[in-house]
Amino acid sequence: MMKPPSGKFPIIKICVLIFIIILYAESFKFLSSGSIFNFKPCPTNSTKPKSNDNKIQEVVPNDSLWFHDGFVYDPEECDFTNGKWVFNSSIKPLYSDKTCPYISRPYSCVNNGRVDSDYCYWEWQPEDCTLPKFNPKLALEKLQGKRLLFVGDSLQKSQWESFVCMVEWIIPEKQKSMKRGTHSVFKAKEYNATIEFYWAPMLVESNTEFFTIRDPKKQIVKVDAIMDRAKNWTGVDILVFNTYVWWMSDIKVKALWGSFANGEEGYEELDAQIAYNLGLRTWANWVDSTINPNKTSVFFTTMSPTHTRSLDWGNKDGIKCFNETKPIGKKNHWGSGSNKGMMSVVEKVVKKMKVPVTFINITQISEYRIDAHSSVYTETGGKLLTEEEKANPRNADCIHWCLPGVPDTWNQIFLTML
Ligand SMILES: *[C@@H]1O[C@H](CO)[C@@H](O)[C@H](O)[C@H]1NC(C)=O
Ligand SMILES: *[C@@H]1O[C@H](CO)[C@@H](O)[C@H](O)[C@H]1NC(C)=O
Ligand SMILES: *[C@@H]1O[C@H](CO)[C@@H](O)[C@H](O)[C@H]1NC(C)=O
Ligand SMILES: *[C@@H]1O[C@H](CO)[C@@H](O)[C@H](O)[C@H]1NC(C)=O
Ligand SMILES: *[C@@H]1O[C@H](CO)[C@@H](O)[C@H](O)[C@H]1NC(C)=O
Ligand SMILES: *[C@@H]1O[C@H](CO)[C@@H](O)[C@H](O)[C@H]1NC(C)=O
Ligand SMILES: *[C@@H]1O[C@H](CO)[C@@H](O)[C@H](O)[C@H]1NC(C)=O
Ligand SMILES: CC(=O)N[C@H]1CO[C@H](CO)[C@@H](O)[C@@H]1O
Repeated sequence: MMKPPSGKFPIIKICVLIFIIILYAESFKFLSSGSIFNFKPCPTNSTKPKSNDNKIQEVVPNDSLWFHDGFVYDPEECDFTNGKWVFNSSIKPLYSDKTCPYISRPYSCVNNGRVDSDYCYWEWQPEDCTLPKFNPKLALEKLQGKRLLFVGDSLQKSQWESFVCMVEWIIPEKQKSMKRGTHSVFKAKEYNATIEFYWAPMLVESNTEFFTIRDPKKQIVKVDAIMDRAKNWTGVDILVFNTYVWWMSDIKVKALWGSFANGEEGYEELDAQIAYNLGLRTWANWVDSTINPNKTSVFFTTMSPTHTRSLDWGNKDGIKCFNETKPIGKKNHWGSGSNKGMMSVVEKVVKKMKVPVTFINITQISEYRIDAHSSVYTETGGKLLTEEEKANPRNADCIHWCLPGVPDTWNQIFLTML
């Protein structure tokens, strides 16, 4: 049983544990979803979406109905982070991990055996306005002739997969393609649009990102190295970045900069916030020196909260997010898994940039959702957890989210900003 940390932020042990979970959850990222499994899909009342021309008219709701019911959301006017999750069993998720073939295993909760489904039926309602539903047709129209690229870690990857899954089912089979790798590309041919993901969990380079090194103590971050990979981020119309949880692998980050002539010698151990600041400034300099804001819009998804400490939400007998089935109801709940210091580092770096960067601020809305993590419905070392392993709360992944789920709401918000 994990003792509650005495300080403000989680103790090293928790951080190392998080890191190990990330490594496991990510090490088989090139494998596609669990089509080899035969479990029950996320129960929904909706007609099962089919990639079929005839069905499109039938299932895509009337745009004007979606967009003119009440006060339409305006990101400038409405603070969407101020609101609440409302349970609504009439919600029809746009996809399930059965119908969308692009969901990675650590997020395919239903395929992995999750039977409780309430987590699929919570809707985010801002207090002062109505957040429009995600309209797949509108999303593709906005992306017509454009490249949208998500760059970042596994949470960013789940946001990308969520986006792809929400739009792909209205595209006929022959009109779409998917290529997977470090740089994954989903193409919607008739729209001449791509929705892409580039794996760069710390944005800058590190020796752990391709899982050749699995010991968090050996992680070294090259805080000024971004140029090689960033070549692949040019010529894009919409860029969405994130990075957070990989910086929290330990209290101290081993940071290296310079020419690397001495291999991995000569690193300095820095506090997470200081190292994060260095890495983000490298990223900011690249954006400012390379991106033409008239051609490319730049977004940054804020940190996705981790829920590894059940005392944060007053569950004394709980272990991590295991067995949680309801969101936290307490307004403005903020747990120890979202580090405000790290948040303010991002804010300060972005404030000094020439190129405008728009935040997709998902932290507060996701903080409430202790019920929506992958938990024990995940894999370890490329294998699904056994029933015995699932019974052990300590195996719960309280970092990643089930799909469909919370990342769909991130994209619902993101779409209104496009
Ligand atoms: C959509 O709904 C609006 C308002 O209810 C209606 O005027 C319009 O004809 C509808 N459009 C279609 C294509 O059904
Ligand atoms: C499906 O719809 C029925 C009524 O139409 C409702 O009672 C039930 O709760 C719905 N189930 C889900 C999972 O939404
Ligand atoms: C529940 O969702 C349905 C379908 O989206 C919607 O028509 C209804 O207004 C929602 N109910 C509430 C209370 O928000
Ligand atoms: C497709 O989009 C790309 C940019 O992503 C653009 O360069 C190209 O001209 C477009 N092609 C067509 C046929 O519209
Ligand atoms: C962007 O457009 C504005 C107004 O059209 C122009 O003044 C500015 O020089 C452009 N910036 C770049 C980097 O091209
Ligand atoms: C988890 O929840 C299930 C179903 O509510 C219950 O049977 C089980 O005992 C719970 N496990 C623990 C360790 O609390
Ligand atoms: C995101 O929202 C939270 C509150 O919801 C706020 O504290 C934080 O400063 C915001 N972050 C950014 C980068 O705007
Ligand atoms: C993953 C990926 O696409 N990497 C490419 C990034 O750009 C460099 C140089 O343009 C290529 O050599 C890589 O293959």
